[in-house]
Amino acid sequence: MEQQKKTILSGVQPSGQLTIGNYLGALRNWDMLQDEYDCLYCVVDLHAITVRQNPAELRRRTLETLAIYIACGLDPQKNTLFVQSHVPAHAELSWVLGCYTMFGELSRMTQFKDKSLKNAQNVNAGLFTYPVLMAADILLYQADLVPVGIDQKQHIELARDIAERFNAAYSPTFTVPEPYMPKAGAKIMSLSEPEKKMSKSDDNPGAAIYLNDSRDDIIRKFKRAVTDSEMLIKYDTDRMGIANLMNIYSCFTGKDHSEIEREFDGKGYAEFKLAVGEACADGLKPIQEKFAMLLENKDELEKIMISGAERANYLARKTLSKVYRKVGFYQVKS
Ligand code: AQP
Repeated sequence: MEQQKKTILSGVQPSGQLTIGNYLGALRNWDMLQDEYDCLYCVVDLHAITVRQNPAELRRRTLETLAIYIACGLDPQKNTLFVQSHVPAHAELSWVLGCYTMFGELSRMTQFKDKSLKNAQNVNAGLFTYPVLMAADILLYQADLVPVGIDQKQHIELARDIAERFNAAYSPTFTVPEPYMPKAGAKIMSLSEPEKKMSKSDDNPGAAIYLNDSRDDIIRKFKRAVTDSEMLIKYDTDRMGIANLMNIYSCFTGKDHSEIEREFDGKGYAEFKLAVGEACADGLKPIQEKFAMLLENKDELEKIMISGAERANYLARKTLSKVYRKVGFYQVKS
């Protein structure tokens, strides 16, 4: 009997232009998994409104994020690509799971603490319960693996705890998911403050390389990247500026840290930064070209969204009705 493929679920918020952090930490690895697994990737627009979004921009970015998924190599024939708000079961399961999640657990989430500081004027309940919605995203599809960057690891651990708690209270209902993190690129840091992660919503556009940045912008941003005064190209996590540039260079060239150290032995930061910029611009070029082509055919992108949501809705409904039955919601035949 043919063994059933394991399931993968992940997503990106359309909360800004995607960065090389999103690409190297998440998207690039999704592409490598599409043949071996049953993969579902959503554009998580419900998550994005935990921070105020301009409605027109959110709409545009939702479509663009889907196009970026495909431009980064995801084949819509092999992967289920959809928009989170097109599958109502995400919000429905999130409510149920919220009743199996403790206030103390959510209070310990570092992303909540970071984002509350960054958005002090809008510390809304959605920002606090964000990890519950993320658990619903994952558990609805009985995902075995969730490919993410390091910043999302704590949320996946919570999703596992929620799944185990629910399974223990009733009977096995949810697959307990595992995080899947890349060996290189799991945490790309800001170019201007290398102790902070690179984020698409950073107020300083010089801090991040966006997937659609021009070659000149990419090279200019790397040239200005904050490093140190040691003038030594050697991997050392106490010198995050240089370590981050080495990680980025390694991701785009496939060279490991010792090869990079040898390549730039005795050379200056200016030469190294230029090489990082060029490698990054070369790596992003085919993605940018494909992205521009895809956006010319909005109808085709919408068709992909519709058929993705159709399959996602079918799978999600199956889990949701199981959950409703187990918790004791009254069922009637329609
Ligand atoms: N700097 C990063 N390095 C490696 N991986 C990263 N990811 C995000 N930033 C980095 C990974 O990208 C995926 C999608 O992230 P998200 O959009 O769901 O939210 P996020 O983690 O909060 O990403 P951003 O870019 O920082 O968004 P904003 O600024 O809106 O909060 C995840 O797999 C994440 O790990």
